[in-house]
Amino acid sequence: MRSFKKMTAVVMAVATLATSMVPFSADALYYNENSKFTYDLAVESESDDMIKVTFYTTYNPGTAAISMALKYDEKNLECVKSDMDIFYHSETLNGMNTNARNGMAIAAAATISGEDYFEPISFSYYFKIKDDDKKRTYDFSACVYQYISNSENIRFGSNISNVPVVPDETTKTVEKDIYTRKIGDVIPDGSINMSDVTELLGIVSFLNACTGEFEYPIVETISLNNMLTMDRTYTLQSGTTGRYRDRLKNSLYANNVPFAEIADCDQNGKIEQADGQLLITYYAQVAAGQNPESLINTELSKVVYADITM
Ligand SMILES: [Ca+2]
Ligand SMILES: [Ca+2]
Repeated sequence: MRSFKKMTAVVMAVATLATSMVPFSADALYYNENSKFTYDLAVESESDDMIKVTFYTTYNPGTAAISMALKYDEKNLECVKSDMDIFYHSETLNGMNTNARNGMAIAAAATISGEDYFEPISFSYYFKIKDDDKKRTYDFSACVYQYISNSENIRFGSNISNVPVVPDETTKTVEKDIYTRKIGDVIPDGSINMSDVTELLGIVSFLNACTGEFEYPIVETISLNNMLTMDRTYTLQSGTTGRYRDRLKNSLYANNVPFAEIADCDQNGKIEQADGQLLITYYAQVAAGQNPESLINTELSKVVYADITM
């Protein structure tokens, strides 16, 4: 009896990014060209009508305090919440808020110790789209207007009201689009075969060998997508380092959009050995002429507010 039915494809509107796969040149500080501090913006879809914009450092030479302003389109977007990475949050006195009238979101933080903080820093803002019917583009721009670095011996700025014009150091123009991949087609060629299995097992080994502190375990697709979005560096137990983007550029992307979810064959949010087992079982069943009931080989779509400026 052939009663196998394919599960329906899952359409997701989840966190994704919208950055170029090729590491882009990050912006340096407008107010002091001698500083090595660099940062960028990432734009992701939090849901179908919500955009998450993240300011993140691409190089932090050590900072005791920074304040950042993010300009947004207040006519079409409403800023509904904000957060910052938990490690930075725990080391600093900080505040984030928005002023709907001038379309400006502010994040300010200073280390409790007064000493420099050397880890990556990120702030995120969530914007609800007021009118979701129309296809629009949205512009975001950010600048660092206050900065104290002991290690660089650089300080500037004091108060946002003292900054006459906030320059547009970084601008992202984003547009909504839908990206689709097939679950389990890890090497994207439209078919499931042994190269997908070996690639997936390699990714599982790689993730299990990654060291360091993560906000969420690195095997979680949300965490891995974040690493790809922010172009983070990994360190393996062996001491080898590299960039997540370089390691995964041929597998976990749809165009330029990170798509770790397609390696999660059971869609439980994690990329694990069990997903490799499901994939090889599926491959063997199909090779034997069966039509297995599985999420594998079904399409997975993400609604993404993609960066169209790259
Ligand atoms: Ca394939
Ligand atoms: Ca899984």
